[in-house]
Amino acid sequence: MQGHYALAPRPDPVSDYKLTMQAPLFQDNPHELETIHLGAGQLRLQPQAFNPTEATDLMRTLLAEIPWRQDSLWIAGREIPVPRLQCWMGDAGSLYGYSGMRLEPEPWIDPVQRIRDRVQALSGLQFNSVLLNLYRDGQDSVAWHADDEAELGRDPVIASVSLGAVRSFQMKHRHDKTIEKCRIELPHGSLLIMDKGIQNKWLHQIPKQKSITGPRINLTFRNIVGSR
Ligand SMILES: O=C(O)CCC(=O)C(=O)O
Ligand SMILES: [Mn+2]
Repeated sequence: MQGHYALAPRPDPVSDYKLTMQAPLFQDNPHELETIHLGAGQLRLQPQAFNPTEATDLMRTLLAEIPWRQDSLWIAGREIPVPRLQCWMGDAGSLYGYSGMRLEPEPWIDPVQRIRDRVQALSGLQFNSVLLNLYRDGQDSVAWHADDEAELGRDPVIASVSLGAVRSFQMKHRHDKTIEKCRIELPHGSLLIMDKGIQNKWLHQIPKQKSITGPRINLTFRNIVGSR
């Protein structure tokens, strides 16, 4: 791929994650949403919600036009930079926060609105806000968590678009250690929907991966309930 950024090769296998999930995901039609059942919840994955040309154009545009911020967390009296850049964007009044951080929304910009339109058309759902993450390379990450903050309401649905380097999205059950972890390699231009029943039962993360040298942008569309 040409351009201002390099896409990294697919990551090395991580042996303790369930690799078998990948085979059916990448054999089926990449233009259709495929359902993956996880206990009482489900994921839906569309590997090519945006074709490679669209996805690359969007990646370049968002790298240049998003007001990326380096936020920090305070842990035990120490200021720790979040290991990625981020931007919270949404309808006026959609205040969001996690781990003690309060985020005021940036106003929507055109390319993000266009991505939202596609996500809404494909999912049949409406979203009033999005958290954009920029993983500059494989040293950036997000730790185990669930998107279960009160402002997202009970049992929220999250729709996640990936652009750029292919990173490993890992999931583990919150309580039942006998349930196998799973891992999905999220392709450039993909849409992953975490449907109802996921956030209250499962945690997810994007681990650091030293072999990844290129950037990845992830947009997680959310719905703030009772926004100001
Ligand atoms: O980058 C990803 O795919 C996940 C990001 C995420 O979990 C979050 O922003 O809450
Ligand atoms: Mn999350």
